[in-house]
Parts: sequence; structure tokens; C-alpha cells
Amino acid sequence: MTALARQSQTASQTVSEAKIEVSGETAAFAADVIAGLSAMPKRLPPKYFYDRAGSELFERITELPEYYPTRCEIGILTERAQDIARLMPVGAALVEFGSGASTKTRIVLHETKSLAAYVPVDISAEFLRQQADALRREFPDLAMLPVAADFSKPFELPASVHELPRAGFFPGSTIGNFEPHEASAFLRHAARVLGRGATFIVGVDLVKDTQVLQHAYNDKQRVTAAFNLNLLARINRELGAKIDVATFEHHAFFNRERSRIEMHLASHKRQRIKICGECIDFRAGETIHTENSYKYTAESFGALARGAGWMPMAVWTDPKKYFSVHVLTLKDEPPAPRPRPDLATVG
Ligand code: AVJ
Repeated sequence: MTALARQSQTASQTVSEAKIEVSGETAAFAADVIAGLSAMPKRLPPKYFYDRAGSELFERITELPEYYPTRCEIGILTERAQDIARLMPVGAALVEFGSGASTKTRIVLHETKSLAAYVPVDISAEFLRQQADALRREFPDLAMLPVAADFSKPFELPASVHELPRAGFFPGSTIGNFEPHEASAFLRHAARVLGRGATFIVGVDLVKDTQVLQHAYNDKQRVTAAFNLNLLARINRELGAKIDVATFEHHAFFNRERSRIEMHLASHKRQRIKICGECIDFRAGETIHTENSYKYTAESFGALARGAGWMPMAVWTDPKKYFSVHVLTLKDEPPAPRPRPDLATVG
């Protein structure tokens, strides 16, 4: 084979691998959408909010006057940066679960001079690489070891941090997207990843006045509505559906009994939509449940963490007590995965 032929073969292989990758992601999206919309009640996983358009809308949400979590958490981290630095194991690797643009991490990195490495874990490989390059320029003395992975599933830490003590960072109250039992399973998983002696810093949104909560998810400029409706626009863009987005409406309310904000997309009318050849019927007013955002008290989250094998060391809040940052540590062995209730063989 000539060098040129070999070269072109490599090129076409790369292209077809890229295609497989893309169609694999789209196929997974299609399967999750069909499964969710065939379920009763209808639902869609919130992780699909964050395509390019959705990520930009989320950035705008964080700047809204009604959306207090981001401002409150940045305030707490800035105020407590020195305390955080003191609580970190010396020479530790800081592992961030779902790092995004690492905006909040920079506050910690600037203050914690004793860190040896930063391991941002994010599902978006391309964005992760760009962010790591920027961080390398800003923090030339810190080893930047990005890991492209779904942080909620098991993943391997880079070999070069195997011998280092670890600290974890999980800001933004992303933990509120999990059902409480899933949040507990995630905290156990994080304990296994971080290991003995680890410190874990977790941002958690707090239960508060219902009006404040509801306004944060029903902003005047309707950016949150656009963020929610973008899920349908994304289905149209990526799965070639023809959903009339204007026939759906953003609903967000605080479910006090379950202590969570629920977001839904409600169909104004009875209608049938078609996605990848599948027909989905809506009754007038029927909703798609698109997100839960659980709110905890400082005590209820502490109890959840303790139940998952962590020791609560400190909890900080903003002056209005809208948001909390928890510091957890792992004293003993990381917990073994909780045994699943097996179906006993009868007979
Ligand atoms: C990023 C999941 C924490 O629940 O407040 C913001 C997402 N949804 N507005 C949240 C969100 C609607 C956000 N989290």
C-alpha cells in the first residue's frame, strides 16, 4: 500500500469512527426520548437540557435576578475560601464532578496553594479540553488532568493521582437533580472514587419561602421557560421531529411534600406527535416531567451524607440562608456498594 493510500484509509477510518460516535449519541438520545414519552407519566431526563443552546440558556439563568443559587454559592465560596484551603489534604488532587466552565473551582484553586492536581470530570470531551487548556495557562504549577466521563457512573482517576490524597468538589446543587436514594448512591460512589481521608465539598440548595423558590424557576424574562422548551426544540433538531413548540407551556412549582421544584412541559391541547416513526399522544393539559430540583435543610442533607458513609465537618450558608456548602470527610474505609436486595430463590 502506498503511503498516500494508507493516509487516506486512516482519514476515512477517522471519519467513519466520528460518524459512529455521533450516531451512537443520537441513538441513545432517541431511545431515552421514546422511552420517557412512552412512560406514564411522561418524562425526559434533565441531562438533555445541556446541548449548546441549552448550556447558553443555563448560563443566562445563573445571571437572572430571581435565580439566587449561583450568586449565593459564589458568595459562600469566596467568603470561606481560606477555610476550604485549610480543610484540603496537603498535596491533594481536587476532583470535580461535572466541571463545566470551572467558574466556582477557580475561587478554590486561587486560594488553595497546596493542591498538586486538578481533575475536572465532564461528559463533554471537547469543552473539557478547551477548559483544561485555559486552566493550564492560569495555573501553570498545577497538574491539569481532565477526565471525559459521565461523573455519575464509575470512572477511573488518572494513574498519576493514584498515590495522592483526594478532595472532591460538587457545586451548583446538581445533587438536587437526583432522587434522594440516588443522591445517597452517588455519595457512596464518590466515596469510592475519592478514597480514605478524602474531603468532599458539596453545594446544596436549601428549603425556603415558596415564593422565592417559585420565582427562581419562573423568571420574568422567561429564560427558564426557554431553557425547558429547548428540550422539544432539540428533539426537533436532532431527531428530525416536527413538534410545534408553541403548543407546549413551561410549568414550574414547588412540591412541598417531596421538597422539590418540579419542571414540566404541558401540552395546551390534545395532540399526536411523531418521533422517529413513533406516535406519542397527549391529552389536553398532559405534561412531560422534565426536572426535579430537590431542596434540603442543612440537617436533612447532613443526615443523607452520614447515611452514605461521610462525616459532616462543616456547613456554611449565605446571610439569607438560601444556599449551603457542606464539607464532608471520609474517616474510615470508603463504603462498599450497598448490596442490592436480591430476589430470594423460593423452593
Ligand atoms: C443546575 C440542576 C442545579 O436545579 O436549579 C435551573 C438547573 N433548572 N433552572 C437547578 C435549573 C431550571 C439547576 N441545577
